[in-house]
Amino acid sequence: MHEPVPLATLARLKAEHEALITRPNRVDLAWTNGLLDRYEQPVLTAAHTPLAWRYDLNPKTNPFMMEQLGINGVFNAGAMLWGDKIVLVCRVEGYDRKSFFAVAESETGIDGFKFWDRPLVMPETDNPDINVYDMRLTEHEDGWIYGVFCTERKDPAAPPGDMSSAVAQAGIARTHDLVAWERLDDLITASPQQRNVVLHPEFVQGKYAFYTRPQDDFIQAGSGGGIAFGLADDVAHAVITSEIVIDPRGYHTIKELKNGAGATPIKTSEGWLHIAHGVRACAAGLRYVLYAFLCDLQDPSKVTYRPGGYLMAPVGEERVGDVSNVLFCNGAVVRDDGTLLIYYASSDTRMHVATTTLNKMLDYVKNTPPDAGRSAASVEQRLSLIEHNEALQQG
Ligand code: M1P
Repeated sequence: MHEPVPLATLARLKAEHEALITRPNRVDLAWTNGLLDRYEQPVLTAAHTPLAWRYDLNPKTNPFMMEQLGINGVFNAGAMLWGDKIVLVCRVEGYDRKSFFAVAESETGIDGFKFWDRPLVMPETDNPDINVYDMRLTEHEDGWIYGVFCTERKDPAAPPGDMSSAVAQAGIARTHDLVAWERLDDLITASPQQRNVVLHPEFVQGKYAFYTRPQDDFIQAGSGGGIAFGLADDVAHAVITSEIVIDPRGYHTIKELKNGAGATPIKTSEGWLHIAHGVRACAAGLRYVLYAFLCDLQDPSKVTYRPGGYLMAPVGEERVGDVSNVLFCNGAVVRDDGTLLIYYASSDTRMHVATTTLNKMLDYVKNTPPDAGRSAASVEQRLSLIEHNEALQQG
């Protein structure tokens, strides 16, 4: 039987990897809605991770040039400007189901993303994390870059034999260079579980402000009513005593089951722009879509505009992956010229970018009617649009 020569396999792997990470990305002209541009290719996939993270590259010790430590997906990335580049701190998940963080950078933010040489080494607390994921990056006015992420551990109250009950909480770490991280205490709130916690970039009433997502259970929000807001005196030992729901879940909406803050809020002339996710249940399982809302500049706990419906839902290959029918965003970047790059993951598998401008997003959040609440009221909204257009034709 013919067996491949390891050096030839290695050369092929290297050539394929180089071709992938230098592949240009173009606007997907087949998809348009006037607000967003989608792109033909994902910006990062498991195959973009360096070969040295997956293969023993020595033909002597890996004569078949087999992948030893496979990567299952690259998704749910925090994002920020990094000099004249854009960096993503990605959730990278191995075949072993453990996630870790890794930084990838690109000049265009659209293509050419390349991982830094090594994954990010996140220090642990006294209670080691079993799984960490979904980092939100916040450049805080206190001068630090914070990473707030989900830390998951086995539920100590799980009955014997229950190997899936978990407790999710918000881990907090800070850095100046994205390489050396100082781990702080996990966030303490009254909620038994937390996920999708985001640190606001500015002090509010002289305190650290967090968007939280209280939940009763690891999967179900339960009595957790939606995206909440709370203040902490000290970020190194952050404790929130009062969590106020500012963006509630709602019956028969895109966020009836749960929702969660996404990208770190973006400061605009008219308020803090949020790109969040909403989840509903259907016969096919859970469906995750992205939606937007705007908060008051002075009081970021006050929502000023709530456009109804979704901003983005999975299309085409985005619909399929490890956890299908999911779009998730925890990072977005604004360039000096007002271009907004929304980094979103599809189906817990790969990272994409969508682009627009801040002006367009503000127009969208201000002029999209809120969820009307019921079919008849929704028809009223549509009739008013149709009548507006009819008047245009008659005039
Ligand atoms: O699998 C979909 C998403 O599920 C969780 O999000 P949420 O807490 O809102 O349900 C997270 O685990 C997220 O990473 C994942 O993409």
